[in-house]
Amino acid sequence: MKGLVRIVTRSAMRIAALLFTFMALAGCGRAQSAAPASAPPKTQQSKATASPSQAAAAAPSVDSSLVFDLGGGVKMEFVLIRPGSFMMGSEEGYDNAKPVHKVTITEPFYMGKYEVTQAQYEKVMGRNPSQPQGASLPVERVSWNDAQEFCRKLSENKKQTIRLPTEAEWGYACRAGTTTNYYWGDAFDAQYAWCSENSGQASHEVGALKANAWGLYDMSGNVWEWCGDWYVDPYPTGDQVDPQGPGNGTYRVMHGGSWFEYPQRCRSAGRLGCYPTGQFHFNGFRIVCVPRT
Ligand SMILES: [Ca+2]
Repeated sequence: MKGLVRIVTRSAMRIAALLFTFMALAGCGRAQSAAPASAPPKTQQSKATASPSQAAAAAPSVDSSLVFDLGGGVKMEFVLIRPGSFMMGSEEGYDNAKPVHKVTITEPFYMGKYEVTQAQYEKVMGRNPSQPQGASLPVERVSWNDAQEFCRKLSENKKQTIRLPTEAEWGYACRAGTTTNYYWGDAFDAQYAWCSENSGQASHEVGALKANAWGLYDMSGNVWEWCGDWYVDPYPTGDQVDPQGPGNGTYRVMHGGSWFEYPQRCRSAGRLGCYPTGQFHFNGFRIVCVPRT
C-alpha cells in the first residue's frame, strides 16, 4: 500500500512537473525558446570568464559571515560575497543565456549559505506550503510574491535590509570565480547538485552535497531559486554595473535548476522566467542581507 501511495505521489509530482515544463514552454516559453527540457543543448562549453582575484578585494570592515537566530533552534547562515566582476551568461546552450556580458558588482552582500528551509520559512511566515515536508528540506511551492513577503517580514523582524538577490548577484555568487559550465567543472558531478540524475525525483536536505568555492550550497539543483529581477530575454549587450534587470515585465527570473531538471539546466548560466504567482514543487529561494554600513 505504501508503495502504491509512493507511486501515486510520484505520479502526481510528475504530472505537476510536466505542467511546469509546459509552463516553461508555453506560459514561460520565452525563457526556454531555444530548446525544450527533453533536448539538452549539444554543447555545454562555457565561454564565460571571471575575475576571482577581484572577488578577494574590498569590504575589509564587514564580517565574513552572518547568522540569524529565528528562535526555537532555527538559525539562518549567510556568507559575505565581496565585490568583483564576472562574465554573465553563456554563448553555448540555451539562447536565453546570451549574450555573454561583463557584470561588475560594486557592493558586498551577504548571500544565504543554503536555500531557505521549510523550518525557516515556517518561523517567519507561520505556514509551510511544501510537499513533502521536512524541517531541513528547502521550502518549495513558494511564489515570487511569497518570497517577497518573506523578505519583508524578516527585514522588519531583524531591522536589516533582506531581499532576493538580483540575477547578477546570484550568477556572481554561483560561479564563485569559475568560468566552467558548473561551479565544479564542465561535466555534471553528482557530488555537488541534486538533479534528475541523482535526486530520486525529490528535493533533499539543504547542504548535503559539496559547496562552491565561496561556501554556498545547492546553487545548482535541488530547487530553482527566485531572483529579484523581471525576466529579460535576450540579455542586454555591453558592460553592466550592479544591474537590476528591466523596470517591468511579465515573468520573474529563477536560476540554478532543480531536482527534476536534466543536468544541463542546472548549469551556472541556466535561467528561467515564470509568473511571479507561480508555485511549483521545484521553486524555492535564498535570500540576501545587505551589510550595515
Ligand atoms: Ca538551488
